[in-house]
Amino acid sequence: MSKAVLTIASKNYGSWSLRGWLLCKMAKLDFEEQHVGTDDPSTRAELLLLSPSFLVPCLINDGLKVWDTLAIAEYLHEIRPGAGLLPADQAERAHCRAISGEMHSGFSNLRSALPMNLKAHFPGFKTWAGARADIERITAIWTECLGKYGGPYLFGGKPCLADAMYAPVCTRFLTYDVALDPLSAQYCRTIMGCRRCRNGLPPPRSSPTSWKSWTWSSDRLPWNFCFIARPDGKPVSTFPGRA
Ligand SMILES: N[C@@H](CCC(=O)N[C@@H](CS)C(=O)NCC(=O)O)C(=O)O
Repeated sequence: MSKAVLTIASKNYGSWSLRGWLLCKMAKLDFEEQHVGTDDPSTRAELLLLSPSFLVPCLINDGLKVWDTLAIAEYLHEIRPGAGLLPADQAERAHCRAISGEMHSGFSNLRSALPMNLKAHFPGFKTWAGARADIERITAIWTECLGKYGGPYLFGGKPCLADAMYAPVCTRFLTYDVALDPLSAQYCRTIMGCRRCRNGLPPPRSSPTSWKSWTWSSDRLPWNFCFIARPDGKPVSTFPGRA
């Protein structure tokens, strides 16, 4: 049986790519990443062969092609029911699907005003008023979940589909220096910070341009991930000053 392949685009800008990748990691799927640039016409033709929707992420596993992030999540949940992508309790599962669906189909003001850009940091960024309602709704969702299920993830002690769906929002809030209530800020730190950054003082911030390469890594269990690998190969948080 050949290894699963996840087709993704930019690791810096691709919020859907990040969600799909996190879901595969959470499901402990053994997969390879295939990277495509979605702007170039020749790679668009190639992408059409890989993903019927032209969009990424797209997962190929066991001869099956699945595209669209929520479809990938549901498929992974079916093949890895023990991975906990969805909560075990039916009411919690329904809640998880509802807020994941809300992210999937909504928050367009936030998406256009604050596009994901992991490498950037804009202290004091003025958030367009149109995006404020989205931010308020998202932090209300988080506050309800963290209060109801006890955190540190949205549905309790383990990350699930909902955390993958909102992870790129955490990166946006940090990139654009969005002021958050303490609970939401803590949730962003849980999602963004690697264990090393959270347990001690983060390494000093160096210029992002000095970072030659960057990666998504989930090898720091349980799931927290670092985005940046420095030239010396040691991962640090994208936002070390805030981790
Ligand atoms: N609803 C889709 C959205 C996927 C999406 O918009 N992906 C972006 C990149 S992260 C894309 O493939 N854009 C390609 C293009 O617009 O050509 C999903 O859930 O997967």
